[in-house]
Amino acid sequence: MDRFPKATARSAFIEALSRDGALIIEGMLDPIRLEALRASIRAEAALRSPGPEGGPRYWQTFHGANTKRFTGIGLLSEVFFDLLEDEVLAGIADALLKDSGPQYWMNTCQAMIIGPGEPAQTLHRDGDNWSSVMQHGWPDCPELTVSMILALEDVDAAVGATRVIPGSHQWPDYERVGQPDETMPAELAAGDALIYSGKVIHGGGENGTQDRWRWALHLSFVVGWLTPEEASTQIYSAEALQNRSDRVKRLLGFSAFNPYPGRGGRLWLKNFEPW
Ligand SMILES: O=C(O)CCC(=O)C(=O)O
Repeated sequence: MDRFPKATARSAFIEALSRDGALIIEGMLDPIRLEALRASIRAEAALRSPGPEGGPRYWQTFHGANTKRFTGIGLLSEVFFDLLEDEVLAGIADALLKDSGPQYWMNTCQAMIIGPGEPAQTLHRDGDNWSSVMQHGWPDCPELTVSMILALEDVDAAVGATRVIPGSHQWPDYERVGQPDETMPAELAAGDALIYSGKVIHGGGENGTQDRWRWALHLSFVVGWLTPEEASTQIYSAEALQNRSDRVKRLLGFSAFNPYPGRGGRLWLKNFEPW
């Protein structure tokens, strides 16, 4: 997995993502925004208990019994909106998701704070949310989703850095799930980000420490014709977003989706009209 400063040309990011399925951008978020975001996430995390509230055992394990997760980050921090507008991230999402038309949603933005003693997460592909689509034509199917893990504090392998299998986005056999010894940790300094294709196998790492938490934020995008993970329109209101940019409104579901203008097919309409 290559590492790049944020000022790198977009073509180098896309080349690395095509080759490895993942890359690291150093200095993704500047120190002032990082500090503000971290403070908001810390304050919210202090109110939260680890682990999902009930539900099937699989999800308890997948989300982590000693991991704190929460969404609605835009209710907590203005930096959320800065990330949605970030030109480097937008450039990568535009390039990866363009095969599916000019528009896409935010998939989810969630704090992923892995607690001491948490075992490694099940290895998976983020595109597995829509596996029936991804399997079709695998591995040459269109990219459905692209994700970022942003380090809010330094993240090393001991505290649960994301484990990635570079190249697994092109494995010919979709059923090959990958093994822990094929992974490598995406170690990040605070403010760095791991960017990865929805086709690449990865998972949260084991937090083998006694007393350190892994402070990270996940932000991902998904093509506009699939259902996102986070129900943004149930979290944000049209009133609260009225002064935001068209991009932010579209990402959060406050706009219709027109995959191929002029060729028919419109989604997310109000009374048969776009909005
Ligand atoms: O926590 C991480 O590093 C990765 C988490 C993840 O991939 C997920 O929950 O889908």
